[in-house]
Amino acid sequence: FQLYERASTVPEKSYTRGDWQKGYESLKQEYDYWIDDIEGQIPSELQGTLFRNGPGLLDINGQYIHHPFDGDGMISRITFNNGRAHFRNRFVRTAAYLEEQKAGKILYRGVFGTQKPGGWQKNAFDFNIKNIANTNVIYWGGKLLALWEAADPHCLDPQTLETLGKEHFNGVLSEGEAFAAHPRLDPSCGENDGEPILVNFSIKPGLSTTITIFELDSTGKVVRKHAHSVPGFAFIHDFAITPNYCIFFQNPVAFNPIPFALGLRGAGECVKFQPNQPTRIVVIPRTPPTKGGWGVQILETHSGFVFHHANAFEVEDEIVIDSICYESLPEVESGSNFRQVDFDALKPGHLWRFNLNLKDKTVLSKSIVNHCCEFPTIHPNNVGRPYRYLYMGVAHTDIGNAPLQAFMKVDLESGERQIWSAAPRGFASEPVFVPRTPSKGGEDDGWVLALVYNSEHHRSEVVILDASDFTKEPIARLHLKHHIPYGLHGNFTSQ
Ligand code: 3ON
Ligand code: FE
Repeated sequence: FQLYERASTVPEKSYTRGDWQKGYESLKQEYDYWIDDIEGQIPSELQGTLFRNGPGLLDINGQYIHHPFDGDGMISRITFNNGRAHFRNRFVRTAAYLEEQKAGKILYRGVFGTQKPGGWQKNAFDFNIKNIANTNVIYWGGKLLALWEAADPHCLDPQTLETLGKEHFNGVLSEGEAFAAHPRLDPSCGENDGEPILVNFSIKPGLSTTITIFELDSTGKVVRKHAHSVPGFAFIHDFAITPNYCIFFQNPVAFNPIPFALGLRGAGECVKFQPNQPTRIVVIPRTPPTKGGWGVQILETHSGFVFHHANAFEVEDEIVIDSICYESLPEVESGSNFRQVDFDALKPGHLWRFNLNLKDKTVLSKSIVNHCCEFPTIHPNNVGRPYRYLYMGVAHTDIGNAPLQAFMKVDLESGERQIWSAAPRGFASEPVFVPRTPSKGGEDDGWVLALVYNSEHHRSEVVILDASDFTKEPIARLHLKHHIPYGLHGNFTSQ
């Protein structure tokens, strides 16, 4: 059982690896309290609930998991009510979570390299991967859904966060069938009288890959579902939508299942980046065409790896899409410990804009933000539409790769950037934009909410930034009684 490193003092760095590492300690306790340690003031117009998901356990009873993406999903719920805020967290009671907690040891392999103890002999030919429900959480159609892209969603009670069971949308999904962790909310769907629609997908990889698209109306009913096959293996984590299209980046990767089958590596560690092959961009119409085939288009651009897209929109014959691109998919060494990661040895993600010309099938790409970044987010009304402002987690400085410690607001029209940083002891996460209601009009009229891990006190805080001005100090900082391990995604609901 390894101890955390002492914080080393490298003067030119905005963080120490020792501080960063502590944010990956498990949070075992489940809390339920009104937040009373507050700097500043919670705006009284901020009403609703922020749900967050992410790995809550980085060990099972002292046995380390191999990678944070293998950690059991834990939901945090911060409810804002008349200037006060309430916190609650609960683990998703997946079948595997309950079994492992009861047994007090790792019983399942994880996609990112967690193995059952006992070496490869104990793991070989075990294809039974646990559904850890750890990637996203969204309230839609009266249901709170915890999502993990390789299997079915879990449905939770939005008040108590109690796990109610797996969600199959009235039989639309079958047991174990995937439903991705990156739904997009179309604020106004033409096919459904301008009503909001949730669009999501699933990936079934193989020698060719099946991409299935789901559209759910605001009652949670699946109103459209269609599947398409594209050539080659694909690892697709996120997508983007416009009023007429779904856009997927099929980054150049190959899958060699043998080390996984032999119990040597997790399935996700068998995905190998192919630097000399292009990225394929798959454009699928959202509604069936009146005649002929579906008209799925595949365009090509340079090699790279994209986890997350910021947004996409249509302009005449073009689709514009903004995405966070890496030069390659970092490979997790099977013997390595993610806590010892050398940030400087990895390439940062940068924000790029791609112009897809659907007429002549060409792609133009240009770099927009050359600053290590992740987790882009925008005003919900602009999803799929032209937009001006983007918010994301960034490193403290614009040089090289480093943990996220700050938040950036980008004005895509003027090119202006504003940063609020929690460095040197604070570490950032995915920001969420919450519009002010009623709105005074501007696209940036609202707040950006995010969890920040404060390594000085080993506690996390909810930071409320004024979205119209990141150069100001936060409007409020809500200090929690404990830390929350670095998470993945979440959503705000005003309901
Ligand atoms: O592609 C195949 C199909 C598939 C669905 C093979 C496969 C085994 C790789 C697979 C499974 C994929 C899974 C389970 C992916 C899960 C991803 C996950 C839990 C998180 C991804 C997070 C991405 C990013 C960019 C996180 C960044 C985090 C930070 C900057 C640090 O806070
Ligand atoms: Fe994601």
